[in-house]
Amino acid sequence: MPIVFIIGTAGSGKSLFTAAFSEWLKMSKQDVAVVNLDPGVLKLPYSPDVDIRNYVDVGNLMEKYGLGPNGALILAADLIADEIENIARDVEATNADLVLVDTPGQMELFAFRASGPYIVNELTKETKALVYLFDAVFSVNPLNYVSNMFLSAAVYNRFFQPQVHLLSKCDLLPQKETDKIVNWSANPMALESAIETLEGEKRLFSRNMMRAISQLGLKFLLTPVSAKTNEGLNNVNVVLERILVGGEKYTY
Ligand SMILES: Nc1nc2c(ncn2[C@@H]2O[C@H](COP(=O)(O)OP(=O)(O)OP(=O)(O)O)[C@@H](O)[C@H]2O)c(=O)[nH]1
Ligand SMILES: [Mg+2]
Repeated sequence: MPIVFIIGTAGSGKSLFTAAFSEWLKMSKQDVAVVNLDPGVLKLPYSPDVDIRNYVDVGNLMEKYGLGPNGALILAADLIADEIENIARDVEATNADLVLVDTPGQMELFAFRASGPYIVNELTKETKALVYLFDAVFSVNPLNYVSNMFLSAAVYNRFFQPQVHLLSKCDLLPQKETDKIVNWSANPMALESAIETLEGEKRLFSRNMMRAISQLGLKFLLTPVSAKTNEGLNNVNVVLERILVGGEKYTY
Protein backbone atom coordinates (compact mmCIF):
# COMPACT_ATOMS: atom_id res chain seq x y z
CA MET A 1 0.00 0.00 0.00
CA PRO A 2 1.28 3.50 -0.82
CA ILE A 3 2.31 5.63 2.16
CA VAL A 4 2.40 9.41 2.53
CA PHE A 5 4.47 11.03 5.29
CA ILE A 6 3.34 14.48 6.45
CA ILE A 7 6.30 16.65 7.43
CA GLY A 8 6.78 20.27 8.47
CA THR A 9 8.14 22.51 11.21
CA ALA A 10 6.51 22.45 14.66
CA GLY A 11 2.96 23.76 14.51
CA SER A 12 2.86 23.95 10.69
CA GLY A 13 -0.42 22.01 10.65
CA LYS A 14 0.67 18.38 10.12
CA SER A 15 -1.84 16.76 12.46
CA LEU A 16 -4.85 18.83 11.41
CA PHE A 17 -3.98 18.33 7.74
CA THR A 18 -3.77 14.57 8.38
CA ALA A 19 -7.22 14.73 10.00
CA ALA A 20 -8.82 16.84 7.26
CA PHE A 21 -7.27 14.97 4.34
CA SER A 22 -8.11 11.53 5.73
CA GLU A 23 -11.74 12.63 6.29
CA TRP A 24 -11.87 14.07 2.79
CA LEU A 25 -10.54 10.81 1.33
CA LYS A 26 -13.10 8.79 3.28
CA MET A 27 -15.88 11.01 1.92
CA SER A 28 -14.49 10.27 -1.55
CA LYS A 29 -14.89 6.55 -0.71
CA GLN A 30 -11.15 5.95 -0.48
CA ASP A 31 -9.93 3.39 2.03
CA VAL A 32 -7.34 5.28 4.07
CA ALA A 33 -5.55 4.45 7.33
CA VAL A 34 -3.89 7.02 9.58
CA VAL A 35 -0.71 6.49 11.58
CA ASN A 36 0.43 8.71 14.46
CA LEU A 37 4.23 8.66 14.75
CA ASP A 38 4.39 11.51 17.28
CA PRO A 39 5.19 9.89 20.66
CA GLY A 40 4.85 13.22 22.50
CA VAL A 41 1.41 14.32 21.35
CA LEU A 42 -1.31 14.50 24.02
CA LYS A 43 -4.39 15.15 21.89
CA LEU A 44 -4.91 14.39 18.21
CA PRO A 45 -7.59 15.80 15.89
CA TYR A 46 -8.18 12.28 14.44
CA SER A 47 -8.37 8.74 15.80
CA PRO A 48 -5.27 6.96 14.61
CA ASP A 49 -5.51 3.40 13.21
CA VAL A 50 -1.91 2.86 14.29
CA ASP A 51 -0.33 4.79 17.17
CA ILE A 52 3.34 4.93 18.19
CA ARG A 53 2.20 5.85 21.71
CA ASN A 54 1.17 2.20 22.16
CA TYR A 55 4.86 1.34 21.95
CA VAL A 56 6.81 4.40 23.11
CA ASP A 57 5.76 6.34 26.20
CA VAL A 58 7.49 9.70 26.67
CA GLY A 59 6.28 10.04 30.28
CA ASN A 60 7.84 6.69 31.17
CA LEU A 61 11.12 7.64 29.52
CA MET A 62 11.29 10.87 31.54
CA GLU A 63 10.77 8.94 34.76
CA LYS A 64 12.94 5.95 33.97
CA TYR A 65 15.97 7.90 32.71
CA GLY A 66 15.49 11.15 34.66
CA LEU A 67 15.13 13.12 31.41
CA GLY A 68 13.44 16.44 30.71
CA PRO A 69 10.75 16.63 28.03
CA ASN A 70 13.21 17.41 25.20
CA GLY A 71 15.67 14.67 26.14
CA ALA A 72 12.82 12.18 26.38
CA LEU A 73 11.49 13.23 22.96
CA ILE A 74 14.93 12.71 21.40
CA LEU A 75 15.21 9.27 22.99
CA ALA A 76 11.64 8.49 21.91
CA ALA A 77 12.42 9.47 18.31
CA ASP A 78 15.28 6.96 18.28
CA LEU A 79 13.15 4.27 19.94
CA ILE A 80 10.53 4.54 17.19
CA ALA A 81 13.04 2.85 14.89
CA ASP A 82 13.16 -0.18 17.22
CA GLU A 83 9.38 -0.51 16.91
CA ILE A 84 9.39 -0.51 13.13
CA GLU A 85 8.38 -4.16 12.87
CA ASN A 86 5.39 -3.65 15.17
CA ILE A 87 4.34 -0.51 13.34
CA ALA A 88 4.74 -2.18 9.94
CA ARG A 89 2.64 -5.12 11.14
CA ASP A 90 -0.09 -2.81 12.47
CA VAL A 91 -0.06 -0.84 9.21
CA GLU A 92 -0.31 -4.03 7.17
CA ALA A 93 -3.23 -5.20 9.33
CA THR A 94 -5.29 -2.11 8.46
CA ASN A 95 -5.49 -3.46 4.90
CA ALA A 96 -6.05 0.10 3.68
CA ASP A 97 -5.36 1.26 0.13
CA LEU A 98 -3.53 4.39 1.27
CA VAL A 99 -1.73 5.28 4.51
CA LEU A 100 -1.17 8.78 5.88
CA VAL A 101 1.58 9.14 8.50
CA ASP A 102 1.57 12.14 10.85
CA THR A 103 5.19 12.69 11.93
CA PRO A 104 6.61 14.05 15.24
CA GLY A 105 5.87 17.68 16.09
CA GLN A 106 9.48 18.82 15.97
CA MET A 107 10.54 18.08 12.43
CA GLU A 108 14.23 17.68 13.28
CA LEU A 109 13.42 14.67 15.48
CA PHE A 110 12.16 12.88 12.41
CA ALA A 111 14.08 14.39 9.51
CA PHE A 112 17.48 15.06 11.03
CA ARG A 113 18.09 11.95 13.09
CA ALA A 114 18.95 8.53 11.76
CA SER A 115 15.57 7.03 12.68
CA GLY A 116 13.41 9.06 10.24
CA PRO A 117 14.92 7.90 6.92
CA TYR A 118 15.20 4.39 8.40
CA ILE A 119 11.47 4.36 9.18
CA VAL A 120 10.54 5.75 5.75
CA ASN A 121 12.64 3.07 4.06
CA GLU A 122 11.54 0.18 6.24
CA LEU A 123 7.83 0.89 6.64
CA THR A 124 7.10 -0.02 3.03
CA LYS A 125 8.92 -1.05 -0.09
CA GLU A 126 5.97 0.21 -2.12
CA THR A 127 5.51 3.73 -3.44
CA LYS A 128 5.75 6.57 -0.99
CA ALA A 129 5.76 10.34 -0.96
CA LEU A 130 6.44 13.15 1.48
CA VAL A 131 4.12 16.08 1.95
CA TYR A 132 6.03 19.12 3.24
CA LEU A 133 3.99 21.95 4.79
CA PHE A 134 4.90 25.62 4.44
CA ASP A 135 2.99 27.54 7.12
CA ALA A 136 1.18 30.31 5.21
CA VAL A 137 1.35 32.94 7.94
CA PHE A 138 5.09 32.40 8.42
CA SER A 139 5.72 32.36 4.66
CA VAL A 140 4.28 35.83 3.94
CA ASN A 141 7.73 37.32 4.47
CA PRO A 142 10.14 36.48 1.60
CA LEU A 143 13.01 35.89 4.04
CA ASN A 144 10.95 33.31 5.93
CA TYR A 145 9.75 31.82 2.67
CA VAL A 146 13.32 31.30 1.47
CA SER A 147 14.29 29.81 4.86
CA ASN A 148 11.46 27.32 4.46
CA MET A 149 12.64 26.43 0.94
CA PHE A 150 16.03 25.78 2.49
CA LEU A 151 14.54 23.51 5.17
CA SER A 152 12.45 21.60 2.69
CA ALA A 153 15.52 21.10 0.46
CA ALA A 154 17.34 19.75 3.54
CA VAL A 155 14.45 17.35 4.14
CA TYR A 156 14.58 16.21 0.51
CA ASN A 157 18.28 15.58 0.95
CA ARG A 158 17.51 13.25 3.88
CA PHE A 159 14.83 11.10 2.23
CA PHE A 160 15.19 11.37 -1.57
CA GLN A 161 11.52 10.59 -2.06
CA PRO A 162 8.93 12.43 -4.19
CA GLN A 163 8.09 15.53 -2.17
CA VAL A 164 4.89 17.55 -2.51
CA HIS A 165 4.86 21.10 -1.12
CA LEU A 166 1.75 22.61 0.42
CA LEU A 167 0.98 26.09 1.72
CA SER A 168 -0.94 25.19 4.89
CA LYS A 169 -3.53 27.30 6.79
CA CYS A 170 -4.24 29.48 3.75
CA ASP A 171 -7.63 30.36 5.24
CA LEU A 172 -5.66 32.67 7.57
CA LEU A 173 -4.45 34.84 4.66
CA PRO A 174 -6.34 37.07 2.26
CA GLN A 175 -6.56 35.43 -1.18
CA LYS A 176 -4.19 38.09 -2.57
CA GLU A 177 -1.42 37.07 -0.15
CA THR A 178 -1.90 33.37 -0.88
CA ASP A 179 -1.71 34.05 -4.63
CA LYS A 180 1.48 36.07 -4.07
CA ILE A 181 3.25 33.21 -2.25
CA VAL A 182 2.07 30.61 -4.75
CA ASN A 183 3.40 32.87 -7.50
CA TRP A 184 6.83 32.98 -5.77
CA SER A 185 6.85 29.20 -5.81
CA ALA A 186 6.06 29.04 -9.54
CA ASN A 187 8.05 32.02 -10.73
CA PRO A 188 11.59 32.64 -9.42
CA MET A 189 11.59 36.17 -10.90
CA ALA A 190 8.61 37.10 -8.71
CA LEU A 191 10.45 35.80 -5.65
CA GLU A 192 13.59 37.72 -6.62
CA SER A 193 11.64 40.97 -6.85
CA ALA A 194 10.07 40.33 -3.44
CA ILE A 195 13.53 39.70 -2.02
CA GLU A 196 14.71 43.03 -3.45
CA THR A 197 12.30 44.78 -1.06
CA LEU A 198 14.19 43.41 1.97
CA GLU A 199 16.84 45.44 3.74
CA GLY A 200 20.63 45.11 3.59
CA GLU A 201 21.99 41.83 4.80
CA LYS A 202 18.59 40.13 4.76
CA ARG A 203 18.32 40.93 1.06
CA LEU A 204 21.82 39.65 0.24
CA PHE A 205 21.39 36.52 2.29
CA SER A 206 17.96 35.64 0.90
CA ARG A 207 19.04 36.30 -2.67
CA ASN A 208 22.12 34.09 -2.38
CA MET A 209 20.26 31.35 -0.56
CA MET A 210 17.51 31.37 -3.16
CA ARG A 211 20.06 31.13 -5.98
CA ALA A 212 21.91 28.29 -4.25
CA ILE A 213 18.64 26.37 -3.83
CA SER A 214 17.67 27.05 -7.47
CA GLN A 215 20.92 25.39 -8.52
CA LEU A 216 19.77 22.18 -6.85
CA GLY A 217 17.10 21.94 -9.55
CA LEU A 218 14.34 21.26 -7.00
CA LYS A 219 10.81 22.49 -7.63
CA PHE A 220 8.83 23.96 -4.74
CA LEU A 221 5.51 24.56 -6.49
CA LEU A 222 3.07 25.18 -3.63
CA THR A 223 -0.51 23.93 -3.49
CA PRO A 224 -2.52 26.15 -1.12
CA VAL A 225 -4.61 24.17 1.37
CA SER A 226 -6.69 24.71 4.47
CA ALA A 227 -7.47 22.00 6.97
CA LYS A 228 -10.26 24.24 8.32
CA THR A 229 -12.13 24.86 5.04
CA ASN A 230 -10.80 21.84 3.04
CA GLU A 231 -9.67 24.22 0.31
CA GLY A 232 -7.15 22.61 -2.03
CA LEU A 233 -7.49 19.03 -0.74
CA ASN A 234 -8.75 17.86 -4.14
CA ASN A 235 -5.63 19.35 -5.76
CA VAL A 236 -3.34 17.60 -3.26
CA ASN A 237 -5.10 14.37 -4.04
CA VAL A 238 -4.60 14.76 -7.79
CA VAL A 239 -0.85 15.27 -7.27
CA LEU A 240 -0.54 12.31 -4.87
CA GLU A 241 -2.58 9.98 -7.08
CA ARG A 242 -0.26 10.81 -9.96
CA ILE A 243 2.87 10.05 -7.89
CA LEU A 244 1.61 7.01 -6.02
CA VAL A 245 -0.76 5.15 -8.32
CA GLY A 246 -0.19 6.63 -11.77
CA GLY A 247 -3.29 8.84 -11.66
CA GLU A 248 -5.67 6.00 -10.71
CA LYS A 249 -7.85 5.89 -7.59
CA TYR A 250 -6.57 4.07 -4.48
CA THR A 251 -9.87 2.29 -3.88
CA TYR A 252 -12.36 1.29 -6.59
N1 LIG B 1 -6.80 28.45 10.59
C1 LIG B 1 -6.14 27.28 10.48
N2 LIG B 1 -5.48 26.78 11.53
C2 LIG B 1 -4.84 25.61 11.38
C3 LIG B 1 -4.83 24.90 10.15
N3 LIG B 1 -4.09 23.77 10.32
C4 LIG B 1 -3.67 23.78 11.59
N4 LIG B 1 -4.12 24.89 12.24
C5 LIG B 1 -3.87 25.26 13.65
O1 LIG B 1 -2.47 25.36 13.85
C6 LIG B 1 -2.11 24.79 15.11
C7 LIG B 1 -1.10 23.67 14.90
O2 LIG B 1 -1.74 22.67 14.12
P1 LIG B 1 -1.31 21.15 14.19
O3 LIG B 1 -2.11 20.42 13.17
O4 LIG B 1 -1.32 20.66 15.58
O5 LIG B 1 0.20 21.29 13.68
P2 LIG B 1 1.38 20.22 13.84
O6 LIG B 1 2.36 20.52 12.75
O7 LIG B 1 0.83 18.85 13.90
O8 LIG B 1 1.95 20.66 15.23
P3 LIG B 1 2.94 19.85 16.21
O9 LIG B 1 2.78 18.39 15.90
O10 LIG B 1 2.49 20.22 17.58
O11 LIG B 1 4.30 20.39 15.89
C8 LIG B 1 -3.41 24.33 15.75
O12 LIG B 1 -3.86 25.35 16.61
C9 LIG B 1 -4.35 24.15 14.58
O13 LIG B 1 -5.71 24.35 14.93
C10 LIG B 1 -5.55 25.46 9.05
O14 LIG B 1 -5.60 24.93 7.93
N5 LIG B 1 -6.17 26.65 9.27
MG1 LIG C 1 1.23 17.25 15.26
